[in-house]
Amino acid sequence: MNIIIFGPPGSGKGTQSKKIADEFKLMHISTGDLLRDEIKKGTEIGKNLDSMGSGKLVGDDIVIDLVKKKIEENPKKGFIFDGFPRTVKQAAELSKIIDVDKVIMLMVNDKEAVKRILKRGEKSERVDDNEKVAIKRLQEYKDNTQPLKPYYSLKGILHTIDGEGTVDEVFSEIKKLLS
Ligand code: B4P
Repeated sequence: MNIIIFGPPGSGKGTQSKKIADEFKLMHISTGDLLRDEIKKGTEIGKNLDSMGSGKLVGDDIVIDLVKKKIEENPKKGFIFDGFPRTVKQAAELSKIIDVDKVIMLMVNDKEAVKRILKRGEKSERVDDNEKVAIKRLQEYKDNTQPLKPYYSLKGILHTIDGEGTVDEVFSEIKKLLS
């Protein structure tokens, strides 16, 4: 089984993906984590990821290459893709290498999304967890990622989940959908 989860920043994608991976024995691929890892290791890719700190999306080709590599390293696995694809181009590339069974769109309103990001920002070391960058990330989501809604809806695999409940409430809805 291959699942995609997308939604605005702060919608709980990372939080729910970890639970989905555990419950359904899927491999969790978070492009946010992959990119932060490149920065931490100081790789050639990582040295060119300054745009992340300003809330902009990273270039499609970089992200697609990282995901392809992960899939190739784990050919027999089912995957939960967390925060990937984030553009229609990424979605089209993914469709060439893997069949996606279900796409979950997590819905939260802007106010709640920013509130959650600022709360995490009190403790995390993420340079993008502040109000100015959170607003930019939300705009990037609206401009580049929301078009995935009609893209996957036309394929008949889009499922919308309300992300505004507690972590357990949201997961319970996801479990019903995937079981
Ligand atoms: P991500 O790492 O994906 O960051 P995110 O959108 O904020 O999601 P995250 O998973 O971290 O947060 P979550 O909503 O779970 O991306 C970071 C950056 O990387 C992007 O801005 C972009 O620059 C780049 N990038 C990543 N993928 C890319 C791609 N495919 N193409 C181009 N660029 C890409 O949770 C947020 C907070 O809410 C947490 O603190 C959590 O504890 C809390 N929370 C979760 N569920 C909750 C609930 N139900 N109630 C209350 N709080 C909750």
